Amino acid sequence: MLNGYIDLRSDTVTQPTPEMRKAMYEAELGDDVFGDDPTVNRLEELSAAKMGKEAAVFVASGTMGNLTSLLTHCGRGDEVIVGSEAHIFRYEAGGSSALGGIAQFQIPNNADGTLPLDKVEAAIRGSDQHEPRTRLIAIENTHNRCGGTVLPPHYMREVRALADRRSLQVHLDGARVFNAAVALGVDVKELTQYVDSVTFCLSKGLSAPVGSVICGSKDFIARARRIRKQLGGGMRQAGVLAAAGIVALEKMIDRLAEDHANARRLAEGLADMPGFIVDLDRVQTNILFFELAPDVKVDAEVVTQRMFEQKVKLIGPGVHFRRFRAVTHAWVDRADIDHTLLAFRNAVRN
Ligand code: TLP
Repeated sequence: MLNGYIDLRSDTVTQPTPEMRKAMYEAELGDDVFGDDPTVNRLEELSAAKMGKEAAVFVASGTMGNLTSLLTHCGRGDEVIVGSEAHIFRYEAGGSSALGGIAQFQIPNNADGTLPLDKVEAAIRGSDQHEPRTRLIAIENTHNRCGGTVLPPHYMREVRALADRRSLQVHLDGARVFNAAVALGVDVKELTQYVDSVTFCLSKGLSAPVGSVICGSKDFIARARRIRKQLGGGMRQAGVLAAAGIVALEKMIDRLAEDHANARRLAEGLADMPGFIVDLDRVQTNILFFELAPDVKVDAEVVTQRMFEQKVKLIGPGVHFRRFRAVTHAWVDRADIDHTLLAFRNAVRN
């Protein structure tokens, strides 16, 4: 419950915990553009160690992390191979094309969030002067639009092998990569060992108020730092934010399993209820998608409104759609899920 509402719009709505607020208040600060902020430095070291990379750089958001990474990997006229459902392609305002002149070759994602590797291979350009130069493969784990699905380590390994064979780099949009690791029961390095760069978010399920971190080799991060500066992302006394990020990494990862259990409970409850269609196989972490069954005559916008009146916030799917997304997080507990199920039962009454 957050401000009297069960907010299932996103895990981005999470707020800093009391421990984070205390850490923010007490954070030792310096000017981070001079490399002087000890708290930012600690967050970056901790992040790099967790991801098994040489270095890290703190950025303002997941979008900025992906953009900075793409601009670091690719020059103007280079191409990134990306999924048709990828956040980078769908929801980042075309940033890498607008600001970096980077072309995006979209490959339709499989339902589980993977990219069909034969199609990836076929998309890699040759040396013909007519074509852009393929530089990078970008993958997403967990995969948001595919339902918070988990890309398993063996798939990541196959992507790496293909990239090595064709001299490409691999970037991971790991906004929720800790959700993937927790769902698999593996150390996150099992996943990140296969990529050259990863962006992960502190401000989603991990509950920090602001921030993401890019991790990679020393050389990559040095170049990314310059790009971050170009984008206006040099943040000075950013230790007030990094302090919350450190608590997020130290205290908030293991509890993601609770969010997964709550998403599962919600999905199973909806699957048992007349009026809803849910693919339970796709509910693997804290995100679930579901649809109104054809016999439900109530408009999806009306369902959203009726849920709001019962203190549950959802993103309205828009007039032409009947597909909803719900995201669980630290501010939604088991009792909230039970209330939400009751509210849904009322909301679809014709
Ligand atoms: N996703 C948000 C919205 O932008 C859709 C959400 O509510 O899920 N990568 C992935 C996989 C993401 O899901 C998001 C945020 C980002 C990157 C961008 O992160 P921010 O919002 O910090 O720029």
